[in-house]
Amino acid sequence: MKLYSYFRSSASYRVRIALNVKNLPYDYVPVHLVRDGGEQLKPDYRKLNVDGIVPTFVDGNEVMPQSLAIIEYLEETHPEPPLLPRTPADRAYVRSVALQVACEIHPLNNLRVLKYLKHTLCVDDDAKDAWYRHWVEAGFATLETHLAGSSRTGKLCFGDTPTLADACLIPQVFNAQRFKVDTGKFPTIQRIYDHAMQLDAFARAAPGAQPDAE
Ligand SMILES: N[C@@H](CCC(=O)N[C@@H](CS)C(=O)NCC(=O)O)C(=O)O
Repeated sequence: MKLYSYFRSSASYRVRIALNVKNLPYDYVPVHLVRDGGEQLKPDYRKLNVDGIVPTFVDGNEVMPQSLAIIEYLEETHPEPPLLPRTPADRAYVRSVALQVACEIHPLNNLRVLKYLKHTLCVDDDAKDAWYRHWVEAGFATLETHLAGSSRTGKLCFGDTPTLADACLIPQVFNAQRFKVDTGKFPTIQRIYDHAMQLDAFARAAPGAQPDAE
């Protein structure tokens, strides 16, 4: 198995967490998102990933984009330990937390969106950073309300064992801190992040632990 990844990419980080939780060995193939205009946009990489984004996952002859589809594939091909709970309602809950990050927060703050704001709409750096913080804080406020008010929340998003929800939330918190969002304003999210970072599967997936870390 092979993962095309960039150390700071939060979508790649989600898949790294899932692979580590499931103890699956894989080859790490770095794709630098900034150097030389972005290696993700080069024709060779786009043969693997038409959209020109990371991650891309390869398992034998199968080549797949989209972090959540990859994680669901891993869940189906390597069910233990599970990243989704047993009952349909619990699974829907875990997926809803994951999608709150992956659909409501992350796409608004992706590199290509920030580049468009800056280079096409000529927004200055302060306004671009304000855009980033606005959407992350709005999304985290919603998540904080859900997580703080749910009896399903434990040391992690769903009880005390890692799920798809944590695989999405933890990278987004890392990313938010990099852009100077005060994540302490969201105490349940902060507590879950602090706990997750003590777990080996999450620590090994962290940007600083990757072969391409700068
Ligand atoms: N929905 C996609 C998002 C992937 C994505 O946006 N990746 C970012 C890094 S986190 C990327 O490659 N950005 C490159 C760019 O914007 O040029 C997934 O979950 O895999």
